[in-house]
Amino acid sequence: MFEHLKPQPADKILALMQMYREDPRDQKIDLGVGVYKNAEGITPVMRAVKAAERQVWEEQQSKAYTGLAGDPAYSDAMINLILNGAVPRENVAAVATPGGTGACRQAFELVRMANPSARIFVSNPTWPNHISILNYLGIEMVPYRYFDAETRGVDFDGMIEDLKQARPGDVVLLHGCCHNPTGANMNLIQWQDVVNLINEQGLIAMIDIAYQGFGDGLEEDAAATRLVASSVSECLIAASCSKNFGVYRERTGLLMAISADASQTALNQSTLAFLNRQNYSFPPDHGARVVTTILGDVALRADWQQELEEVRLSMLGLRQQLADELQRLSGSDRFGFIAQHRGMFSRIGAAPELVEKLRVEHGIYMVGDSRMNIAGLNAQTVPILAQAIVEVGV
Ligand code: PLP
Ligand code: TYF
Repeated sequence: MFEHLKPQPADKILALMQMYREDPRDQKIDLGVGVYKNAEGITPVMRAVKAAERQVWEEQQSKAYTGLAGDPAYSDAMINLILNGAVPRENVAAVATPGGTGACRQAFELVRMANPSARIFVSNPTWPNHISILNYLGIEMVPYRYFDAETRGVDFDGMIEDLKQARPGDVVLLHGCCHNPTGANMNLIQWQDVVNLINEQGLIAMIDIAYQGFGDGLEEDAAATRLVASSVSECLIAASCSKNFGVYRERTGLLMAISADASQTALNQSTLAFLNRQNYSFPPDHGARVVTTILGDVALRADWQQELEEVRLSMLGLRQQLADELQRLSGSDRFGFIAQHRGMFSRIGAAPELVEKLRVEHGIYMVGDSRMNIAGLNAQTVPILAQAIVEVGV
């Protein structure tokens, strides 16, 4: 049977990671995969995570199965972190998932189960895994305009125009903060307009929030998600702890299904648990337990928030430094958007040939659509990147 298998398209981001590893040059700069790196190029285990892991190791008496939804304390802690009371707890069904990817996958399956004719509207561009999983599940996808190639901001008029084409029951997938891959985000007034459109047209909101705390702050980054959750009749929220807790490989995520009608919650909850059972039965526990431990302990939580804030501010500092350097070298303000973007990524809007040139001639690795991971920079490499960007003629 294996002879019938066909090669599947590789993940371009992961392929780039491999190319970078194989490049023998010393001066190379990795701005590819979305993993936070400090000034030394290291992705550290966060202090609070280490401490919580020690605590779990010392206190855990059993590794018997949890439940299909994972540990309820994890769901409670995460619902609190993301929604902070924006929606009554009784309206929220939630399950732990293997990372934010697992949450997206389960959300898409839930949509297909509940409404097979629903289409999913995705931003153009969006995280490639959204597209790949939707294709794999055979769910119809409709791109909506999002990135304005001129301003490198959000093409809001285009977005609204495209979303107006959605039919009742269609799902609108939105990035809660720190849009991947562009770094361009809506302001809260624009979010309110999108919420109004969703309600007027009978659409379902789905939020993917993978970078809470990486943009404007923990609370600020959750504001749009809270606004949506508290203003629509039904929504899905896929969340990831990979980045903000730095627990990438532990596979720690959460899927919420929220209904304005609390009598729906029990059915939503059992359906989410059913989907977990069909796919992998019990979700991973270690990362979830570490996150629960941190969020439930005043001192650990404060230390985590402080370190997360250090991470956020370091990326903001790099953004500003790069924007300033580019302004100096190019003598123009056209790179100002880099300081306006939020999160790990900025799409600089370079043609694929220029992205290739940056890699071949300068050892600078960014994703083919010209997405760069700001955290791959440090104070020494910012001027090198700026020089190269101006030299290749972006
Ligand atoms: N959604 C978006 C937009 C992402 O960028 C990511 C990647 O970090 C994820 C979801 C899920 O990541 P993970 O499955 O590693 O938690
Ligand atoms: O966009 C990124 O770089 C991150 C990490 O298949 C990632 O979200 C990349 C590819 C992938 C899974 C995660």
